[in-house]
Amino acid sequence: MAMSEGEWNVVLKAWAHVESDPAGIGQAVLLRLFADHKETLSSFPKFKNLSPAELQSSGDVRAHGLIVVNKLTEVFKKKGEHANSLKPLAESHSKKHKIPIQYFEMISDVIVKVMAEKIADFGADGQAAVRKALKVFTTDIGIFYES
Ligand code: CUP
Repeated sequence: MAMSEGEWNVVLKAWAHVESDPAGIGQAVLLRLFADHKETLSSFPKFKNLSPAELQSSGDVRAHGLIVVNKLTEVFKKKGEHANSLKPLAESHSKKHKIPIQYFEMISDVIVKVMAEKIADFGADGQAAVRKALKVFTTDIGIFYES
């Protein structure tokens, strides 16, 4: 299931649009995740008691959205050589934040959805490549979750 060089390049080309507004897209992704998968909110002590309107205007949501996008930018640029960046991420998300691995699958779906809405030329091949990259990434995080 490894990604080819060509697939990584398709991902990075689409991702360049995300990098042009990392906080805005990160915020949109988290808001969509919390709206479509309400159970994910309970993993975030800072956010779980906020109303939908408060979530929309929360600087903390925007700040975490930026962290998520920046992390993905860092990892995608490694084109698969990402094991060293994933270990601390997997450990903090499993042990400290107690985020179930299924939530990574949910956020991956949401990322593709939000990108499809925001990027004009994000066609089937772009979507498939980003979906695959996020799947590789989530699978590799899962390895550290189990160990
Ligand atoms: O960094 C961080 O913070 C992370 C990032 C990522 C994304 C996607 C995939 C992979 C990685 N995170 Cu945080 C994550 C998550 C969250 O926040 C929520 C939910 C789920 C996941």
